[in-house]
Amino acid sequence: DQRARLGSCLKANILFSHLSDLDLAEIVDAFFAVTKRDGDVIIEQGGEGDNFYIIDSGLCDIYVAKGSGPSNKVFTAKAGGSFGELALMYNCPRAATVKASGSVTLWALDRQTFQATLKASQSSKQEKYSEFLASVPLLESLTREEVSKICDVLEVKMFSDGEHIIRQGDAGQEFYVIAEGQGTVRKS
Ligand code: 1OR
Repeated sequence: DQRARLGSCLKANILFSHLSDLDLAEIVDAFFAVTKRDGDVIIEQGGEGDNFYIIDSGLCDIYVAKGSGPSNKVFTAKAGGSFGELALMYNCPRAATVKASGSVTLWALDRQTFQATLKASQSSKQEKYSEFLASVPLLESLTREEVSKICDVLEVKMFSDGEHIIRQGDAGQEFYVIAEGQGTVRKS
């Protein structure tokens, strides 16, 4: 039951969604369970990255401090959500503090396994998308490194003829680049 739940969380996560079922089954077994109590600090901003986490149950509050200023709550992650990928992907200090809000059960994946798993799938993503992204006029001023970071989080979405991609007045959650086909823009 837990395996199936974790497997579907991974499939829904853009970092893992393009892994084969076989690779997914293998990586599911590498996760270990961690439980935290209300107020426990799971990740501390500025610290070194050890694990990547997926929330099995409960809520986690994410706080970011800018410079030496106070830390502000920026986000609450819920079951199925994940955090702790940035420090592992880019070998940098933790970008935020994450605390348990109530009791929390997490699935943790150690740094080495996380990096080994993502490396293969990312390099195929880089091959597929970096040249294409470099040709997008809006992204022309970005460095190669910045374009490669976008490649890491790029996700393919398909729309059928006549389907709405964005509606006027919606809150903006995503930025789109057309890979194939065409769209019409209307403004009322
Ligand atoms: P990490 O390895 O740096 C902290 O450890 C984690 O908090 C981080 O990976 C992300 O997974 C997660 N800024 C930085 N880290 C965030 C943010 C965030 N949201 C979640 N994390 N935000 C920007 C705030 C200026 C919030 C965006 C909604």
